[in-house]
Amino acid sequence: ATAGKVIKCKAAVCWAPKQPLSIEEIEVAPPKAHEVRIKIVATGICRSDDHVIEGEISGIKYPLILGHEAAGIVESVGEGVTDMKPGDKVIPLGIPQCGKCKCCLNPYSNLCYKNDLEKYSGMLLDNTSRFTCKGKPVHHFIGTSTFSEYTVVDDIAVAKIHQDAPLDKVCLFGCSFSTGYGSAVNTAKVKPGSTCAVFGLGGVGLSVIIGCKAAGASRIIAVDLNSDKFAKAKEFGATDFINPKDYDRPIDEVLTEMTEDGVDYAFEVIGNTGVMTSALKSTHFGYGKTVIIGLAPSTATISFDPMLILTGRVLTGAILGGFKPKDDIPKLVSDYLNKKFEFDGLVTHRLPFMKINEGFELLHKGDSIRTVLTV
Ligand code: COD
Ligand code: ZN
Ligand code: ZN
Repeated sequence: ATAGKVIKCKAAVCWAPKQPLSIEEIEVAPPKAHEVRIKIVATGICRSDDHVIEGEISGIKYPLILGHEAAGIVESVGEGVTDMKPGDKVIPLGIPQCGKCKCCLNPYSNLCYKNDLEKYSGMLLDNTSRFTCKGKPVHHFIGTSTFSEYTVVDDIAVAKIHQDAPLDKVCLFGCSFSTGYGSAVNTAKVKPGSTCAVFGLGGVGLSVIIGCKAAGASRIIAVDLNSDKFAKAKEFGATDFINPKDYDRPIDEVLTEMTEDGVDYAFEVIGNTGVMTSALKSTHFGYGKTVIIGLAPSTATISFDPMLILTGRVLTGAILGGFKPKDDIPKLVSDYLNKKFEFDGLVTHRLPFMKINEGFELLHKGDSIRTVLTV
């Protein structure tokens, strides 16, 4: 009944930096060719959304509708959309997969050229927006904009998932869970019996631990300055716990000693360049692999003795855990439905969508791992 028509609904609009989001009535235009209009069912709150609210991302255009970690149901599709129909369950993708660019064609990359992560055009691929509020156009955010009852996305930026998927859980596959889990299973390719160190035990770090465990790691060393984080880390499979505050020497020395010459895999899940170097040093000199997941401040640089990698260490990074989103997120949903891993404990808070600003307060206070809003 709504197909082809403008939908009026509620959305959390970010009018300008450094102010709470504002729940407004907006108009959502119908999807154009190769676009999909989605009724959002559940959406998580991520630190990257908060960075935009705080005005920390240069190039972002306001007003915009944030949100990029969600699941929903297709309401209608534009001309030429063949792989989805109304009623299908879907996850919007902050990184699209066009299937045609150099990255999409390369088996080792997932960073499709059509992404809007650095340019922040705030538009869909045809360079226009589907949102208006009070007569003004409102920007999209990385092609997802899930802090809305309805959104429109490009068809290369949405994955159709299994009809049995619980949307209030798999919404985390849009960002945090996939980022952490994939960094372990795809980027590091953790081997059974190996030793892993995970620096930073937020929602993403805990997801790394889930990935290490699923891949069969026998020892998972959890590192955090906040010892309160260790209980959850243990729940997800960590076997050893280190608080750098308890030691008066560099943490890489402690790890190297604990593991007889270093860990097989280290993950930096904080965004601190000092920790990135410690992670690298804590890996085995001949074959250790370090994965950087945390986003460091834009002016930060790392320097280290090149001998560290000359001897065989590998340093790499990943966005969205290296998953080719349109192909791999549906498989991840199926793996979850087949009980290959568990991640329920990541969601510490659930709120109705209208209480979205309370969700951001929980994030600021450090009280939540993940807050999921039910739309
Ligand atoms: N040593 C040890 N632990 C530390 C240190 C330190 N020096 N500093 C902070 N910590 C701990 C904190 O106590 C906290 O427990 C943890 O590190 C960080 O947790 P959160 O809750 O702040 O972080 P997450 O898990 O929600 O997210 C972490 C990221 C680093 C992944 C995230 O902030 C980020 O940088 N994202 C951008 C990268 C990305 O790919 N994002 C996906 C698209 S949005
Ligand atoms: Zn995110
Ligand atoms: Zn592409």
